Amino acid sequence: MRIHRVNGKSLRDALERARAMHGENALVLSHETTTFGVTVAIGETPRKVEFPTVQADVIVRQDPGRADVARRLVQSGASEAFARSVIAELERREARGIGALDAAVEVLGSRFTIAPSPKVGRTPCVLAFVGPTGVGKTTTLAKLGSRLVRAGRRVALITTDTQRAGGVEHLAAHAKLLQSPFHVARSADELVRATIAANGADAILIDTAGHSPRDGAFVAKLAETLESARRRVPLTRYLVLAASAGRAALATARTTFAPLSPDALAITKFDETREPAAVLELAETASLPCAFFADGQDIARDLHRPKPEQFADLLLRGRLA
Ligand SMILES: Nc1nc2c(ncn2[C@@H]2O[C@H](COP(=O)(O)OP(=O)(O)OP(=O)(O)O)[C@@H](O)[C@H]2O)c(=O)[nH]1
Ligand SMILES: [Mg+2]
Repeated sequence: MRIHRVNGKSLRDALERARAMHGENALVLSHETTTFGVTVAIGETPRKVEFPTVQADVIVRQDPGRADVARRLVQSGASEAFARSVIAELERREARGIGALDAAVEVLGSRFTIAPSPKVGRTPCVLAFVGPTGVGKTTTLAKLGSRLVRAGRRVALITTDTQRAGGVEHLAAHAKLLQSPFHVARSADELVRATIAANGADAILIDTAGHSPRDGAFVAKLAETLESARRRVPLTRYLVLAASAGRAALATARTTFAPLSPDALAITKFDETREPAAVLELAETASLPCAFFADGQDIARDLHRPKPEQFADLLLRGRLA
């Protein structure tokens, strides 16, 4: 970080000059009053910050700690409104300087809801994974299945992904690796029959076909199938979203999959982005608890139950610790 000193008649004047000379992403490190006015020390950060007003506000409030939190949030892709609300909470708590980062960890950790663990072993524990194409539904299901099997649980897999070429084979391959029973369901009735057939399992995991936002009719049909099954067996629906998706795609996915009434989110591909804030903001605004985080393709390793401090890691460092 390069440090510059900028003089002004008043604090505001010095800050305005600093901003004009070193840009919006300059960080105010300190200020002092001299006989000639006010001198501010500015640290120039290498990365461009996208929300100048947040940074400018923070500069005006003269706290390098809060400015650092704002910069980190912005770098992880947070919206201006989100960053502002976190900074406002830091102000309410009078958190500043080196205390601001610690306070932000606490604020962010308490801001999101973690979904309860699936009640595996209480029969029937039936979990369905829905979401856009290619987000990692089948992989996440296989990761959960693998974790349960390693813990000595009996798992059965069901797929409703019958129309797409390779949909059945994909899950069948995972079922073979897990040495778990595998069923194919083409309708709500078949789904209920398959869950009854799999009744001895501690957990029944249901894979579904990916749908693009243009597939409104398919989503409506899937919603009907799952709802009809849910009336006969308790069913938890996880909406799977990729953290690497853009804000607009995530908002569309949320709207498209709303008819499926998801109970919680499984968020994948945290390893593919340094800007995971968009998907976490969606979790907050849609009041969807987070059930699983995934950060890689390794079936045996890359699935995690979220912890409060991981939300802070993601939003302040851009990645899981
Ligand atoms: N980097 C990374 N890749 C992942 C993650 N989860 C899944 N993938 C990869 O994403 C690709 C698609 O995964 P699938 O599980 O087939 O996705 P899907 O949602 O079932 O796809 P469709 O059934 O075609 O809609 C595969 O190459 C996975 O290995 C993750 O957390 N990180
Ligand atoms: Mg799939």
